[in-house]
Amino acid sequence: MAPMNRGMSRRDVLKLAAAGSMSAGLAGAPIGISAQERQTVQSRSDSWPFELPELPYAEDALEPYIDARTMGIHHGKHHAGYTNKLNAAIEGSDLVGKSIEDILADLEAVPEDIRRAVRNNGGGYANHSLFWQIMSPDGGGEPSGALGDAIDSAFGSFARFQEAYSAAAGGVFGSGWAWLVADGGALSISTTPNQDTPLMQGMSPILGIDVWEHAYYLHYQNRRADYIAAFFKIINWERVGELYLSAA
Ligand code: MN3
Repeated sequence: MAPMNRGMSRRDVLKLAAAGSMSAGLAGAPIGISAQERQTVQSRSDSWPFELPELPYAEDALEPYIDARTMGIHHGKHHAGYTNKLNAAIEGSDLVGKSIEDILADLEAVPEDIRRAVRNNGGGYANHSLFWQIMSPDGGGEPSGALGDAIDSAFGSFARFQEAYSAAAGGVFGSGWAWLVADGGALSISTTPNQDTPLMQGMSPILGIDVWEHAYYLHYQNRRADYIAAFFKIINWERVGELYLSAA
């Protein structure tokens, strides 16, 4: 397999391009570079066929907070399933070549016969691709820098953010996600049902917790609140901070 930068979003790629003294055009495409260079940038973006990203750590790396068996099944079965079904739905359609962010931001443009499959499996693909990145065995603690300042500004303090976010995650009825969303520089907490994502409103999720039972039931059974508390021990705030800067 090609050594793609699976952990990178299209925005990250464009940011890298910008850092290399190229500027980003209004349409999101780098300008001032040759077609060949542009092709290189685009080929590093995330488009069909989407590939299951590798976990950035071992399956048991997040123990005792997330057990290895849950991680193995969650990544190797659930995320792989969303990825395969997304690819099957999109194959042969006009969506081939589009980034997952662009597809999800305009579901109305997705042909009706595959819209539900793309919404559910594309959301599942994108959500889990983010989820693995924003956890780390070296995580936990509190964010610093611009993100830390923005959280203090939006929520009053980190403790109050944690309280509000935990309440939102605990309050999701049935399967879904709780998010910290950046809309430009502004932060807010939201929840979505199923595999829906703030990307569908054109906003950038920078932190998300999966509260589907498959994410925690083997270890925590019905104790979702314990799972949410454990999640805070492994949040990769460095990565979330990078995503915040990319979205701002
Ligand atoms: Mn899941």
